[in-house]
Amino acid sequence: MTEPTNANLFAALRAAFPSDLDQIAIETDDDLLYSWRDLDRASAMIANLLDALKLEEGARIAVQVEKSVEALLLYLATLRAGYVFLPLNTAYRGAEIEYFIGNAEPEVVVCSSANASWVAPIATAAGTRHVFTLDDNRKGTLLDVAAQCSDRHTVVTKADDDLAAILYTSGTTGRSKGAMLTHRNLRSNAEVLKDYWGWRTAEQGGDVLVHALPIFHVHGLFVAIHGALISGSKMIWLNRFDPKRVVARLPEATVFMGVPTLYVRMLAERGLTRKSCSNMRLFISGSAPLLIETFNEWRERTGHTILERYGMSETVMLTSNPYNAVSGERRGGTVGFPLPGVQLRVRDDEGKPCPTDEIGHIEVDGPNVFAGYWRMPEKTKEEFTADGYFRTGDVGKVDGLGYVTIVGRSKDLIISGGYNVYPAEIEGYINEMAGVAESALVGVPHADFGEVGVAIVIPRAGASLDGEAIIAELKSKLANFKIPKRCFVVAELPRNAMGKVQKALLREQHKRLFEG
Ligand code: MLC
Ligand code: AMP
Repeated sequence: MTEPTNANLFAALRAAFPSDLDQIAIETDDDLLYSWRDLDRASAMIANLLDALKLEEGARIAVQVEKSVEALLLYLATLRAGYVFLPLNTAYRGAEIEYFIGNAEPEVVVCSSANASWVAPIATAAGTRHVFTLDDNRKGTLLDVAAQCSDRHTVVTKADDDLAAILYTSGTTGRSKGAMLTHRNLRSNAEVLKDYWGWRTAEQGGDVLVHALPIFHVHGLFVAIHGALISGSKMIWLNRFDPKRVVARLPEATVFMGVPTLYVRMLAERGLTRKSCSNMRLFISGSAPLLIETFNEWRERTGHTILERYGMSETVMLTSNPYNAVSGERRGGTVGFPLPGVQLRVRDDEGKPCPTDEIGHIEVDGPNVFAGYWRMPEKTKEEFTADGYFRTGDVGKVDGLGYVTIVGRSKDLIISGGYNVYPAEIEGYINEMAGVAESALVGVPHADFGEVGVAIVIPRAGASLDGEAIIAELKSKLANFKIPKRCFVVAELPRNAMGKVQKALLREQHKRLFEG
């Protein structure tokens, strides 16, 4: 009798480990070496720890820890043991964490020991049964307990539609929504990208990826890590992005992935030259629009053409510029072609198909499209068309050759340094402050972050407000990347005939704020 196939993503990743498990899988920037055997055994130990907790089927493991190889091992262990990984941005503060934990009801919460004094009470109040700590120096209660567990573990069998992870994305209205990603979503995307980007398998000598992104979002956690693991390739691991350190490691590397801000900062390094990039095979950019100036400057300086791709938390990767010249050139300003298996279409406001080159709403379908928002069936329904396509909220067009260009967003969203900031959330916090009548947050161009938020605030009659004080109050409540870089107090907001705030006018008014 043949064994039923295991749809668990970890099984696919594990199957791609090189046959010589003593080869180096990860080298940290402070010279720690982890072999493939280390990844296998350490993830088994943490998986055994989770098993011993006798968690419910589908239990969520919420994790807010600084980046480290051990944090990656916790992710792998969660997959391996068949639970649902819920990564949280390290910048989130009390109210944000309280919402995520209250909404997701994780049975296990893992936080840094520095944050345990405020995260643990939030978790306990929400009914979490187990709180562990994990720091970026290989210390913490999680590792203390795991050290006593066996290093052998049978990968739990999962079905395609079983959940592997929940990623929270903020909402244009109301609270954040947890995008539910299945083992099939993540596995199919990793397998497609392995071929599309020409990852070299272990037998072909493997690639070497410089990993410098955070590991709580799609880009760093899924696209980068899965790409390396599913091809048995080594990672050079940086816990924090430092342009000097990345440039210093490029001569030993073959692949790099970053959001546009990372490329902008690396271009400011004199050490970035054709010579330092001569071993490199591929530079990939995504999560935010890559300016054509950056694309061109990179090509001139390094001789490499950045490959831009497009994705979302709800869909993992959707489109990519070609890797192979035979499939076409990499076109700056475009996000390339829909990936194999992805159906992408552009529709007008009435839902009718847009002809070639015409701008409309981007809708997608495919094995990578998520299973819906956690405990929000109504919201999920709204975001899908009657024939099952997901409405991305991005506005774009497809040209005669099939290249997709994103020209804007129908969702009110600012992408700053690759992080999403939803104006409605920040405006909500400002509007609750004493003396505030109303507010508007708009995104304006910024050379480093691409786009940053600027707040325009209207005081109540008789109240006197100070922009700096508003920013200081926001800093005490919200993640740092959500804080507007400037705040103006003015008498009124521009409105259209319907009384709606004209954000386009505000953006126009402030678009040169960060020039020069
Ligand atoms: C930091 N700051 C930011 C910011 N990051 N402000 C706006 N936008 C950001 N992204 C602010 C801090 O609040 C602080 O302000 C100051 O900048 C310095 O903080 P820092 O922590 O020292 O910044 P730094 O470490 O340099 O971080 C910048 C960064 C980081 C670009 C390295 O933001 C980053 O890693 N971005 C990558 C995000 C990412 O991985 N996105 C993928 C999403 S997945 P002050 O006032 O306190 O000095 C996705 C899907 C897909 O979108 O398609 O991939
Ligand atoms: P997130 O919800 O954090 O996953 O962000 C997804 C959003 O990032 C998408 O809906 C797009 O608006 C944006 N995005 C991702 N990649 C690109 C890209 N290459 N160019 C422009 N926007 C992008």
